[in-house]
Amino acid sequence: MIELLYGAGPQERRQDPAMRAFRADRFGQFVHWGLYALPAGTWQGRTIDFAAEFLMHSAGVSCEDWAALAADFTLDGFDPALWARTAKRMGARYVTVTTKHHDGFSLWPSAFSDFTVAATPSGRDVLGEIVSAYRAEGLAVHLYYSVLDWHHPDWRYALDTDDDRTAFDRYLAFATNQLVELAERYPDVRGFWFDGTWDESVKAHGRWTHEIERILKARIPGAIVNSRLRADDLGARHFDSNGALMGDYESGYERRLPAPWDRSVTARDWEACATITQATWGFHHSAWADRGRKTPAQIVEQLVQTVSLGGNLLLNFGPRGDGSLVPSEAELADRVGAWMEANGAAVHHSGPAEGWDYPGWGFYTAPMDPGAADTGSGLVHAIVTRIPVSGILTIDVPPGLEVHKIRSLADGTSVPFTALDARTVQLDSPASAGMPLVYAIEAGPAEEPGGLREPNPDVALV
Ligand code: H79
Repeated sequence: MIELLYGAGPQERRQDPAMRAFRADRFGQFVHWGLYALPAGTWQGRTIDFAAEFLMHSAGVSCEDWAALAADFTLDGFDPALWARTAKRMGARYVTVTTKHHDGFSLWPSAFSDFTVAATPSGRDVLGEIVSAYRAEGLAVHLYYSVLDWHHPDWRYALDTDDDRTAFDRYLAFATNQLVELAERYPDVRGFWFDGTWDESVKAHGRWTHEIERILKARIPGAIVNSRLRADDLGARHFDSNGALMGDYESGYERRLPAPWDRSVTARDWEACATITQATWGFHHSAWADRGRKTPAQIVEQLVQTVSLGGNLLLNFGPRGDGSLVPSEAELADRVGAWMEANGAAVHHSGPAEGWDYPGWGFYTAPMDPGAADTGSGLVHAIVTRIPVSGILTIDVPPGLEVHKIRSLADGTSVPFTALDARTVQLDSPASAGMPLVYAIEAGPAEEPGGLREPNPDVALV
Protein backbone atom coordinates (compact mmCIF):
# COMPACT_ATOMS: atom_id res chain seq x y z
CA MET A 1 0.00 0.00 0.00
CA ILE A 2 1.55 3.28 -1.16
CA GLU A 3 0.94 6.36 0.98
CA LEU A 4 -0.83 8.93 -1.21
CA LEU A 5 -1.96 12.47 -0.48
CA TYR A 6 -3.99 12.77 -3.68
CA GLY A 7 -5.18 9.24 -4.27
CA ALA A 8 -8.69 7.81 -4.25
CA GLY A 9 -11.31 8.61 -1.64
CA PRO A 10 -13.69 6.10 -0.08
CA GLN A 11 -14.30 3.14 -2.35
CA GLU A 12 -17.89 2.44 -1.41
CA ARG A 13 -20.36 3.45 -4.09
CA ARG A 14 -21.83 6.87 -3.41
CA GLN A 15 -25.42 6.50 -2.26
CA ASP A 16 -26.53 10.14 -2.21
CA PRO A 17 -29.54 11.21 -4.32
CA ALA A 18 -27.50 12.72 -7.19
CA MET A 19 -25.37 9.63 -7.64
CA ARG A 20 -28.35 7.29 -7.36
CA ALA A 21 -30.16 9.32 -9.99
CA PHE A 22 -27.13 9.31 -12.29
CA ARG A 23 -26.82 5.55 -11.90
CA ALA A 24 -30.50 4.96 -12.60
CA ASP A 25 -30.50 7.26 -15.64
CA ARG A 26 -28.27 4.90 -17.65
CA PHE A 27 -28.62 6.87 -20.88
CA GLY A 28 -27.23 10.33 -21.47
CA GLN A 29 -26.71 12.58 -24.46
CA PHE A 30 -23.26 13.99 -25.14
CA VAL A 31 -23.17 17.25 -27.10
CA HIS A 32 -20.05 18.54 -28.80
CA TRP A 33 -20.63 22.01 -30.10
CA GLY A 34 -18.20 24.82 -30.68
CA LEU A 35 -16.45 26.76 -33.44
CA TYR A 36 -15.23 23.51 -35.00
CA ALA A 37 -18.79 22.82 -36.15
CA LEU A 38 -18.43 25.65 -38.69
CA PRO A 39 -15.53 24.29 -40.80
CA ALA A 40 -16.88 20.78 -39.99
CA GLY A 41 -13.76 18.88 -41.00
CA THR A 42 -12.67 20.98 -44.00
CA TRP A 43 -9.99 23.70 -43.92
CA GLN A 44 -9.08 25.67 -47.02
CA GLY A 45 -10.66 23.10 -49.29
CA ARG A 46 -8.99 20.13 -47.68
CA THR A 47 -11.25 17.65 -45.87
CA ILE A 48 -9.50 15.68 -43.17
CA ASP A 49 -11.03 12.42 -42.01
CA PHE A 50 -11.24 12.05 -38.23
CA ALA A 51 -10.72 15.79 -37.77
CA ALA A 52 -13.86 17.59 -36.65
CA GLU A 53 -13.29 18.98 -33.17
CA PHE A 54 -9.64 18.11 -33.93
CA LEU A 55 -9.46 20.19 -37.11
CA MET A 56 -7.49 23.10 -35.64
CA HIS A 57 -4.82 20.65 -34.55
CA SER A 58 -4.93 18.33 -37.57
CA ALA A 59 -4.88 21.13 -40.18
CA GLY A 60 -2.30 23.15 -38.22
CA VAL A 61 -4.52 26.22 -37.99
CA SER A 62 -3.09 29.21 -36.10
CA CYS A 63 -4.92 30.54 -33.04
CA GLU A 64 -5.59 33.75 -34.92
CA ASP A 65 -7.15 32.06 -37.95
CA TRP A 66 -9.17 29.77 -35.73
CA ALA A 67 -10.43 32.64 -33.58
CA ALA A 68 -11.75 34.34 -36.75
CA LEU A 69 -14.40 31.61 -36.91
CA ALA A 70 -16.12 33.38 -34.01
CA ALA A 71 -17.52 35.94 -36.48
CA ASP A 72 -19.53 33.17 -38.16
CA PHE A 73 -20.91 31.72 -34.94
CA THR A 74 -24.27 33.34 -35.51
CA LEU A 75 -26.67 30.81 -33.94
CA ASP A 76 -28.99 30.99 -36.97
CA GLY A 77 -30.34 27.50 -36.40
CA PHE A 78 -29.71 27.25 -32.66
CA ASP A 79 -32.76 25.98 -30.78
CA PRO A 80 -31.68 24.51 -27.43
CA ALA A 81 -35.29 23.69 -26.52
CA LEU A 82 -35.42 21.44 -29.59
CA TRP A 83 -32.12 19.80 -28.62
CA ALA A 84 -33.54 19.10 -25.17
CA ARG A 85 -36.84 17.73 -26.46
CA THR A 86 -34.97 15.52 -28.91
CA ALA A 87 -32.76 14.14 -26.13
CA LYS A 88 -35.73 13.52 -23.89
CA ARG A 89 -37.70 11.79 -26.64
CA MET A 90 -34.69 9.58 -27.26
CA GLY A 91 -34.86 8.39 -23.66
CA ALA A 92 -31.76 10.23 -22.45
CA ARG A 93 -32.08 11.37 -18.86
CA TYR A 94 -29.11 13.73 -18.79
CA VAL A 95 -26.88 15.71 -21.08
CA THR A 96 -23.15 16.35 -20.96
CA VAL A 97 -22.30 19.45 -22.97
CA THR A 98 -18.92 20.83 -24.01
CA THR A 99 -18.22 24.14 -22.29
CA LYS A 100 -14.68 24.42 -23.65
CA HIS A 101 -13.08 21.87 -25.93
CA HIS A 102 -9.39 21.53 -26.80
CA ASP A 103 -9.54 24.63 -29.04
CA GLY A 104 -10.08 26.75 -25.93
CA PHE A 105 -13.30 28.47 -27.08
CA SER A 106 -15.64 29.02 -24.11
CA LEU A 107 -19.33 28.54 -24.77
CA TRP A 108 -20.16 30.94 -21.94
CA PRO A 109 -19.03 34.58 -21.55
CA SER A 110 -16.14 33.76 -19.23
CA ALA A 111 -14.57 36.66 -17.37
CA PHE A 112 -11.22 34.91 -17.65
CA SER A 113 -10.92 34.67 -21.43
CA ASP A 114 -11.38 36.84 -24.51
CA PHE A 115 -12.07 33.77 -26.60
CA THR A 116 -15.71 33.14 -25.73
CA VAL A 117 -19.25 33.50 -27.04
CA ALA A 118 -19.08 37.12 -25.89
CA ALA A 119 -16.86 37.70 -28.94
CA THR A 120 -19.41 36.23 -31.36
CA PRO A 121 -22.11 38.26 -33.13
CA SER A 122 -24.90 37.39 -30.70
CA GLY A 123 -22.83 37.72 -27.55
CA ARG A 124 -25.38 35.42 -25.90
CA ASP A 125 -24.68 33.04 -23.06
CA VAL A 126 -25.09 29.98 -25.23
CA LEU A 127 -24.18 27.55 -22.47
CA GLY A 128 -26.65 29.14 -20.08
CA GLU A 129 -29.40 28.75 -22.66
CA ILE A 130 -28.52 25.10 -23.14
CA VAL A 131 -28.46 24.39 -19.40
CA SER A 132 -31.86 26.09 -18.93
CA ALA A 133 -33.42 24.29 -21.88
CA TYR A 134 -32.42 20.84 -20.65
CA ARG A 135 -33.36 21.58 -17.05
CA ALA A 136 -36.77 22.72 -18.31
CA GLU A 137 -37.23 19.27 -19.87
CA GLY A 138 -36.25 17.63 -16.60
CA LEU A 139 -32.86 16.40 -17.75
CA ALA A 140 -29.80 16.68 -15.54
CA VAL A 141 -26.84 18.59 -16.94
CA HIS A 142 -23.15 17.74 -16.71
CA LEU A 143 -20.48 20.12 -17.96
CA TYR A 144 -17.63 18.87 -20.15
CA TYR A 145 -14.37 20.78 -19.69
CA SER A 146 -11.13 20.15 -21.55
CA VAL A 147 -8.04 20.83 -19.47
CA LEU A 148 -5.94 20.52 -22.63
CA ASP A 149 -6.08 23.91 -24.35
CA TRP A 150 -4.54 24.67 -27.76
CA HIS A 151 -5.40 28.36 -27.44
CA HIS A 152 -4.11 29.44 -24.06
CA PRO A 153 -0.48 30.65 -24.19
CA ASP A 154 0.30 29.08 -20.83
CA TRP A 155 -0.84 25.56 -21.68
CA ARG A 156 2.08 23.09 -21.70
CA TYR A 157 2.17 19.43 -22.70
CA ALA A 158 5.27 18.81 -20.58
CA LEU A 159 7.15 20.75 -17.94
CA ASP A 160 10.75 20.73 -19.11
CA THR A 161 11.92 24.09 -17.78
CA ASP A 162 11.18 26.44 -14.90
CA ASP A 163 9.45 28.69 -17.39
CA ASP A 164 7.18 25.82 -18.37
CA ARG A 165 6.35 25.19 -14.75
CA THR A 166 5.58 28.84 -14.07
CA ALA A 167 3.46 29.13 -17.19
CA PHE A 168 1.56 25.96 -16.41
CA ASP A 169 0.86 27.15 -12.86
CA ARG A 170 -0.75 30.20 -14.44
CA TYR A 171 -2.70 27.93 -16.75
CA LEU A 172 -4.05 25.86 -13.86
CA ALA A 173 -5.04 29.05 -12.04
CA PHE A 174 -6.95 30.04 -15.19
CA ALA A 175 -8.67 26.65 -15.41
CA THR A 176 -9.56 26.82 -11.72
CA ASN A 177 -11.07 30.26 -12.23
CA GLN A 178 -13.12 29.04 -15.17
CA LEU A 179 -14.35 25.96 -13.33
CA VAL A 180 -15.36 27.91 -10.24
CA GLU A 181 -17.04 30.38 -12.57
CA LEU A 182 -18.99 27.55 -14.21
CA ALA A 183 -20.06 26.19 -10.82
CA GLU A 184 -21.18 29.65 -9.71
CA ARG A 185 -23.00 30.54 -12.90
CA TYR A 186 -24.71 27.18 -13.34
CA PRO A 187 -25.23 25.85 -9.81
CA ASP A 188 -27.98 23.43 -10.81
CA VAL A 189 -25.69 21.22 -12.90
CA ARG A 190 -25.20 17.70 -11.61
CA GLY A 191 -21.62 17.07 -12.55
CA PHE A 192 -18.43 17.79 -14.45
CA TRP A 193 -16.87 15.70 -17.19
CA PHE A 194 -13.16 16.30 -17.60
CA ASP A 195 -11.16 15.58 -20.72
CA GLY A 196 -7.69 16.38 -22.05
CA THR A 197 -5.91 15.33 -18.87
CA TRP A 198 -3.46 12.78 -20.25
CA ASP A 199 -0.40 14.95 -20.85
CA GLU A 200 2.68 14.88 -18.64
CA SER A 201 1.97 18.40 -17.40
CA VAL A 202 -1.38 17.41 -15.91
CA LYS A 203 -0.11 14.06 -14.65
CA ALA A 204 2.53 15.97 -12.68
CA HIS A 205 -0.30 17.88 -10.97
CA GLY A 206 -2.29 15.17 -9.25
CA ARG A 207 -2.64 17.62 -6.42
CA TRP A 208 -4.51 20.08 -8.67
CA THR A 209 -6.88 17.37 -9.95
CA HIS A 210 -7.59 16.38 -6.35
CA GLU A 211 -8.10 19.99 -5.33
CA ILE A 212 -10.39 20.95 -8.19
CA GLU A 213 -12.64 17.97 -7.48
CA ARG A 214 -12.87 19.12 -3.86
CA ILE A 215 -13.52 22.74 -4.85
CA LEU A 216 -16.32 21.83 -7.27
CA LYS A 217 -17.96 19.55 -4.72
CA ALA A 218 -17.78 22.30 -2.10
CA ARG A 219 -19.57 24.65 -4.51
CA ILE A 220 -22.08 22.10 -5.73
CA PRO A 221 -22.79 19.52 -3.04
CA GLY A 222 -23.27 16.13 -4.61
CA ALA A 223 -21.53 17.09 -7.85
CA ILE A 224 -20.46 14.03 -9.84
CA VAL A 225 -16.97 14.02 -11.32
CA ASN A 226 -15.56 11.50 -13.80
CA SER A 227 -12.34 9.60 -13.18
CA ARG A 228 -10.69 11.13 -16.25
CA LEU A 229 -9.98 14.29 -14.27
CA ARG A 230 -7.77 12.55 -11.83
CA ALA A 231 -4.14 11.80 -11.40
CA ASP A 232 -2.53 10.85 -8.10
CA ASP A 233 0.76 11.91 -6.48
CA LEU A 234 2.69 9.64 -8.83
CA GLY A 235 0.81 10.47 -12.02
CA ALA A 236 -1.38 7.36 -12.10
CA ARG A 237 -4.65 8.20 -13.85
CA HIS A 238 -8.26 7.08 -13.28
CA PHE A 239 -7.09 4.48 -10.76
CA ASP A 240 -4.53 5.54 -8.17
CA SER A 241 -1.21 3.80 -7.59
CA ASN A 242 -2.98 1.39 -5.24
CA GLY A 243 -5.51 0.47 -7.89
CA ALA A 244 -8.42 2.40 -6.33
CA LEU A 245 -10.82 4.38 -8.50
CA MET A 246 -10.50 8.17 -8.33
CA GLY A 247 -13.50 10.38 -9.01
CA ASP A 248 -17.04 9.09 -8.74
CA TYR A 249 -17.17 6.78 -11.71
CA GLU A 250 -14.82 5.29 -14.25
CA SER A 251 -14.82 7.11 -17.61
CA GLY A 252 -12.14 5.36 -19.65
CA TYR A 253 -14.41 3.60 -22.15
CA GLU A 254 -14.35 5.92 -25.15
CA ARG A 255 -15.74 4.51 -28.43
CA ARG A 256 -15.47 1.01 -26.97
CA LEU A 257 -17.24 -1.08 -24.36
CA PRO A 258 -16.16 -3.75 -21.93
CA ALA A 259 -16.57 -7.27 -23.34
CA PRO A 260 -20.14 -8.53 -22.82
CA TRP A 261 -18.96 -11.20 -20.39
CA ASP A 262 -16.63 -8.93 -18.41
CA ARG A 263 -18.47 -8.83 -15.11
CA SER A 264 -15.49 -7.24 -13.34
CA VAL A 265 -16.75 -3.78 -14.35
CA THR A 266 -19.98 -4.28 -12.38
CA ALA A 267 -17.99 -3.68 -9.19
CA ARG A 268 -18.05 0.08 -9.75
CA ASP A 269 -19.94 2.86 -11.47
CA TRP A 270 -18.81 3.63 -14.98
CA GLU A 271 -19.88 5.43 -18.11
CA ALA A 272 -18.87 4.84 -21.72
CA CYS A 273 -19.08 7.51 -24.39
CA ALA A 274 -19.89 6.70 -27.99
CA THR A 275 -20.15 8.46 -31.31
CA ILE A 276 -22.91 8.04 -33.88
CA THR A 277 -20.32 8.62 -36.60
CA GLN A 278 -17.38 6.25 -36.74
CA ALA A 279 -15.02 8.51 -34.85
CA THR A 280 -15.78 12.22 -34.75
CA TRP A 281 -17.44 14.17 -31.94
CA GLY A 282 -17.94 17.58 -33.48
CA PHE A 283 -19.94 17.91 -36.73
CA HIS A 284 -18.02 16.56 -39.73
CA HIS A 285 -19.65 17.49 -43.01
CA SER A 286 -18.48 14.78 -45.36
CA ALA A 287 -19.36 11.55 -47.08
CA TRP A 288 -16.67 9.98 -44.93
CA ALA A 289 -18.48 10.86 -41.72
CA ASP A 290 -21.88 9.81 -43.04
CA ARG A 291 -20.61 6.46 -44.27
CA GLY A 292 -19.91 5.20 -40.78
CA ARG A 293 -23.01 6.40 -39.01
CA LYS A 294 -24.46 3.80 -36.67
CA THR A 295 -28.01 2.57 -37.04
CA PRO A 296 -30.61 2.82 -34.27
CA ALA A 297 -30.27 -0.94 -33.69
CA GLN A 298 -26.52 -0.60 -33.23
CA ILE A 299 -27.00 2.21 -30.73
CA VAL A 300 -29.58 0.20 -28.78
CA GLU A 301 -27.22 -2.77 -28.77
CA GLN A 302 -24.44 -0.63 -27.28
CA LEU A 303 -26.88 0.77 -24.75
CA VAL A 304 -28.14 -2.58 -23.50
CA GLN A 305 -24.65 -4.08 -23.46
CA THR A 306 -23.65 -1.16 -21.24
CA VAL A 307 -26.62 -1.51 -18.91
CA SER A 308 -26.13 -5.27 -18.64
CA LEU A 309 -22.68 -4.49 -17.22
CA GLY A 310 -23.84 -1.78 -14.84
CA GLY A 311 -22.67 1.22 -16.85
CA ASN A 312 -24.15 4.35 -18.40
CA LEU A 313 -23.96 5.23 -22.09
CA LEU A 314 -23.30 8.78 -23.21
CA LEU A 315 -24.28 9.04 -26.88
CA ASN A 316 -22.75 11.94 -28.74
CA PHE A 317 -24.48 14.45 -31.00
CA GLY A 318 -22.54 17.04 -32.99
CA PRO A 319 -24.87 19.88 -34.01
CA ARG A 320 -24.03 21.88 -37.13
CA GLY A 321 -22.27 25.23 -37.16
CA ASP A 322 -25.54 27.17 -37.17
CA GLY A 323 -26.71 25.23 -34.11
CA SER A 324 -29.20 23.01 -35.91
CA LEU A 325 -29.22 19.28 -35.29
CA VAL A 326 -27.86 17.04 -38.02
CA PRO A 327 -31.08 15.66 -39.60
CA SER A 328 -29.88 12.05 -39.55
CA GLU A 329 -28.95 12.39 -35.88
CA ALA A 330 -32.36 13.82 -35.02
CA GLU A 331 -33.99 10.95 -36.90
CA LEU A 332 -31.82 8.42 -35.11
CA ALA A 333 -32.82 9.97 -31.78
CA ASP A 334 -36.48 9.53 -32.70
CA ARG A 335 -36.02 5.90 -33.71
CA VAL A 336 -34.05 5.04 -30.59
CA GLY A 337 -36.73 6.95 -28.67
CA ALA A 338 -39.52 4.88 -30.19
CA TRP A 339 -37.72 1.76 -29.00
CA MET A 340 -37.14 3.28 -25.56
CA GLU A 341 -40.79 4.27 -25.30
CA ALA A 342 -41.75 0.61 -25.46
CA ASN A 343 -38.68 -0.96 -23.91
CA GLY A 344 -37.12 1.66 -21.65
CA ALA A 345 -37.97 -0.48 -18.60
CA ALA A 346 -35.05 -2.68 -19.62
CA VAL A 347 -32.71 0.32 -19.48
CA HIS A 348 -33.72 2.96 -16.93
CA HIS A 349 -33.31 1.85 -13.32
CA SER A 350 -31.79 -1.35 -14.64
CA GLY A 351 -28.46 -3.05 -14.25
CA PRO A 352 -26.79 -6.44 -14.34
CA ALA A 353 -29.02 -9.48 -13.81
CA GLU A 354 -27.38 -11.36 -10.99
CA GLY A 355 -26.64 -14.96 -11.96
CA TRP A 356 -27.73 -14.66 -15.60
CA ASP A 357 -24.69 -15.27 -17.72
CA TYR A 358 -24.09 -13.54 -21.05
CA PRO A 359 -26.18 -15.55 -23.52
CA GLY A 360 -24.50 -14.65 -26.80
CA TRP A 361 -27.75 -13.71 -28.55
CA GLY A 362 -28.13 -10.50 -26.59
CA PHE A 363 -28.11 -9.21 -23.04
CA TYR A 364 -29.90 -9.59 -19.75
CA THR A 365 -30.73 -6.63 -17.55
CA ALA A 366 -32.65 -6.56 -14.28
CA PRO A 367 -34.51 -3.83 -12.43
CA MET A 368 -32.17 -2.44 -9.82
CA ASP A 369 -32.59 -0.47 -6.68
CA PRO A 370 -30.63 2.77 -6.87
CA GLY A 371 -28.03 1.20 -4.61
CA ALA A 372 -26.98 -0.60 -7.81
CA ALA A 373 -28.11 -4.10 -6.88
CA ASP A 374 -30.52 -6.39 -8.70
CA THR A 375 -33.83 -5.93 -6.86
CA GLY A 376 -34.15 -9.70 -6.66
CA SER A 377 -37.69 -9.39 -7.98
CA GLY A 378 -37.08 -12.32 -10.27
CA LEU A 379 -37.86 -10.11 -13.25
CA VAL A 380 -35.21 -10.16 -15.93
CA HIS A 381 -35.24 -8.51 -19.32
CA ALA A 382 -33.74 -10.45 -22.19
CA ILE A 383 -32.84 -8.15 -25.05
CA VAL A 384 -32.31 -10.02 -28.31
CA THR A 385 -29.78 -8.23 -30.48
CA ARG A 386 -28.41 -11.22 -32.43
CA ILE A 387 -31.01 -13.64 -33.69
CA PRO A 388 -29.71 -17.24 -33.74
CA VAL A 389 -29.87 -18.76 -37.23
CA SER A 390 -31.35 -21.89 -35.62
CA GLY A 391 -34.41 -19.87 -34.74
CA ILE A 392 -34.12 -21.15 -31.20
CA LEU A 393 -33.33 -18.97 -28.25
CA THR A 394 -31.84 -20.90 -25.36
CA ILE A 395 -32.04 -19.42 -21.90
CA ASP A 396 -29.77 -20.81 -19.20
CA VAL A 397 -31.60 -20.24 -15.95
CA PRO A 398 -29.49 -19.58 -12.84
CA PRO A 399 -29.35 -22.35 -10.23
CA GLY A 400 -32.35 -22.46 -7.92
CA LEU A 401 -34.62 -20.48 -10.23
CA GLU A 402 -37.24 -21.48 -12.72
CA VAL A 403 -39.01 -19.51 -15.39
CA HIS A 404 -42.69 -18.91 -14.69
CA LYS A 405 -43.63 -16.68 -17.51
CA ILE A 406 -42.19 -14.88 -20.52
CA ARG A 407 -43.87 -11.96 -22.21
CA SER A 408 -42.97 -9.42 -24.79
CA LEU A 409 -42.09 -6.21 -22.98
CA ALA A 410 -43.35 -3.99 -25.78
CA ASP A 411 -46.88 -5.36 -26.07
CA GLY A 412 -47.29 -7.61 -23.03
CA THR A 413 -48.20 -10.69 -25.06
CA SER A 414 -47.32 -14.00 -23.50
CA VAL A 415 -44.50 -15.92 -25.20
CA PRO A 416 -44.63 -19.73 -25.18
CA PHE A 417 -41.52 -21.58 -24.12
CA THR A 418 -40.37 -25.11 -23.43
CA ALA A 419 -38.56 -26.12 -20.27
CA LEU A 420 -36.03 -28.73 -21.40
CA ASP A 421 -34.74 -29.39 -17.94
CA ALA A 422 -34.62 -27.57 -14.65
CA ARG A 423 -32.32 -24.93 -16.00
CA THR A 424 -32.81 -24.73 -19.74
CA VAL A 425 -35.65 -22.99 -21.47
CA GLN A 426 -36.12 -22.62 -25.18
CA LEU A 427 -38.39 -20.52 -27.30
CA ASP A 428 -38.72 -19.48 -30.90
CA SER A 429 -36.42 -16.56 -31.52
CA PRO A 430 -37.75 -13.45 -33.22
CA ALA A 431 -38.00 -14.13 -36.91
CA SER A 432 -36.89 -10.90 -38.43
CA ALA A 433 -34.16 -8.40 -37.94
CA GLY A 434 -35.07 -4.87 -36.99
CA MET A 435 -34.91 -3.30 -33.60
CA PRO A 436 -33.96 -5.54 -30.67
CA LEU A 437 -36.85 -7.42 -29.12
CA VAL A 438 -37.21 -7.53 -25.36
CA TYR A 439 -38.66 -10.42 -23.41
CA ALA A 440 -39.65 -9.91 -19.80
CA ILE A 441 -38.82 -13.13 -17.99
CA GLU A 442 -40.55 -13.78 -14.70
CA ALA A 443 -38.57 -16.27 -12.69
CA GLY A 444 -38.83 -17.49 -9.13
CA PRO A 445 -37.43 -20.14 -6.80
CA ALA A 446 -37.55 -23.56 -8.42
CA GLU A 447 -40.25 -25.78 -6.91
CA GLU A 448 -38.20 -28.89 -7.48
CA PRO A 449 -34.75 -28.50 -5.99
CA GLY A 450 -33.43 -28.97 -9.48
CA GLY A 451 -31.00 -26.15 -9.12
CA LEU A 452 -27.90 -28.26 -9.22
CA ARG A 453 -27.66 -29.70 -12.65
CA GLU A 454 -26.09 -33.09 -13.14
CA PRO A 455 -22.70 -32.56 -14.70
CA ASN A 456 -22.86 -33.45 -18.36
CA PRO A 457 -21.53 -37.01 -18.40
CA ASP A 458 -19.91 -36.54 -21.79
CA VAL A 459 -17.91 -33.60 -20.54
CA ALA A 460 -16.86 -35.56 -17.47
CA LEU A 461 -15.53 -38.41 -19.60
CA VAL A 462 -13.60 -36.77 -22.41
O1 H79 B 1 -14.13 15.20 -26.92
C1 H79 B 1 -13.90 13.98 -27.61
C2 H79 B 1 -12.56 13.96 -28.25
O2 H79 B 1 -12.29 15.15 -28.96
C3 H79 B 1 -11.67 13.83 -27.05
N1 H79 B 1 -12.44 13.02 -26.13
C4 H79 B 1 -13.75 12.83 -26.67
C5 H79 B 1 -14.82 12.72 -25.62
C6 H79 B 1 -10.38 13.29 -27.40
N2 H79 B 1 -9.29 13.99 -27.37
N3 H79 B 1 -8.29 13.24 -27.75
N4 H79 B 1 -8.75 12.07 -28.00
C7 H79 B 1 -10.05 12.03 -27.80
C8 H79 B 1 -7.95 11.00 -28.46
C9 H79 B 1 -7.05 11.54 -29.51
C10 H79 B 1 -6.98 10.90 -30.71
C11 H79 B 1 -6.04 11.34 -31.69
FE1 H79 B 1 -6.24 11.94 -33.55
C12 H79 B 1 -5.32 10.47 -32.51
C13 H79 B 1 -5.53 12.64 -31.80
C14 H79 B 1 -4.51 12.62 -32.76
C15 H79 B 1 -4.37 11.26 -33.19
C16 H79 B 1 -7.97 11.27 -34.30
C17 H79 B 1 -7.00 11.19 -35.25
C18 H79 B 1 -8.08 12.63 -33.95
C19 H79 B 1 -7.19 13.32 -34.72
C20 H79 B 1 -6.52 12.45 -35.53
